[in-house]
Amino acid sequence: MTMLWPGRALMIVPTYNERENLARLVGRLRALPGDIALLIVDDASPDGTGAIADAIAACDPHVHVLHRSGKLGLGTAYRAGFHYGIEHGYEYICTMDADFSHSPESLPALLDLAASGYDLVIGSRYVSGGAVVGSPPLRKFISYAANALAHTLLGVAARDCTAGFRCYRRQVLETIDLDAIFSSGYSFLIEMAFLVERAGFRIGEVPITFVNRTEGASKINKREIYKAMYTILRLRTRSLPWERIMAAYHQRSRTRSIDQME
Ligand SMILES: Nc1nc2c(ncn2[C@@H]2O[C@H](COP(=O)(O)OP(=O)(O)OP(=O)(O)O)[C@@H](O)[C@H]2O)c(=O)[nH]1
Ligand SMILES: [Mg+2]
Repeated sequence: MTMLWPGRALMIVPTYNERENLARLVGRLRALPGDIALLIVDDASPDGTGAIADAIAACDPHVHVLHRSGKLGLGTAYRAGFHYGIEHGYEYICTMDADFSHSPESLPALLDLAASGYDLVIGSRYVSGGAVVGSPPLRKFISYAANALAHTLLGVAARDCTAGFRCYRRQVLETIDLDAIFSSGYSFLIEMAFLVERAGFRIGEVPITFVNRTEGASKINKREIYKAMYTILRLRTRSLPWERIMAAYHQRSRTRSIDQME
């Protein structure tokens, strides 16, 4: 396998109760070419995932762990990881789930596409060659509906904007105001895709086969689904025509008062 990406890569793995998956996942990620470093962001998992992460990190200097005080949400876990990646000088800052829904062996393809000139690369279920295996029909529908709403209401072009398997170039994360993102949970993914596209960055998608988790429990619940709908509406409202008219009006009155001063 040829490794195309120059520069250092960090994979952020948010965990909440992933004790059955974490050690195997880290093993497969660390076996990849290119010495990809890992940051596990654990939210005081009651099942002891944090202690497992510490034990792995004690034996491997390329595995790091961020412990947070409690379940603070997937979005804020990503954000904490992004800040870490920027501070530590990583060029490629990636994210994936800990439950093997995202195959570690697909990561080099994401990094290669990022290195070829894409600012954000998404491991996508919904481009040609992508697939979903083992998800119940309701989960498939929710994912499909969230994407459809993001496409129609927000104009997001990425086919799979709810996917958590991603590779960001550091410049993207330095440009976007991460602390202004209001989603704390799963809808963070939609908000990031929206902001990345709106900032004019180039998004690429690599087809992946998403496999439903076989170990551990899902953390998605009805509340996260309502929050995702709210996120889409809130992002939509931000760019409603009347807001653009108000912004233009304020711009004009500012220009007028500068004219009067001259
Ligand atoms: N640190 C942290 N990680 C979280 C939190 N919520 C979820 N995660 C992790 O985020 C990843 C995605 O969560 P999942 O429960 O697998 O969600 P999902 O993949 O959309 O849902 P399933 O298909 O049912 O597995 C997993 O690695 C979780 O352990 C959280 O509040 N904090
Ligand atoms: Mg999952």
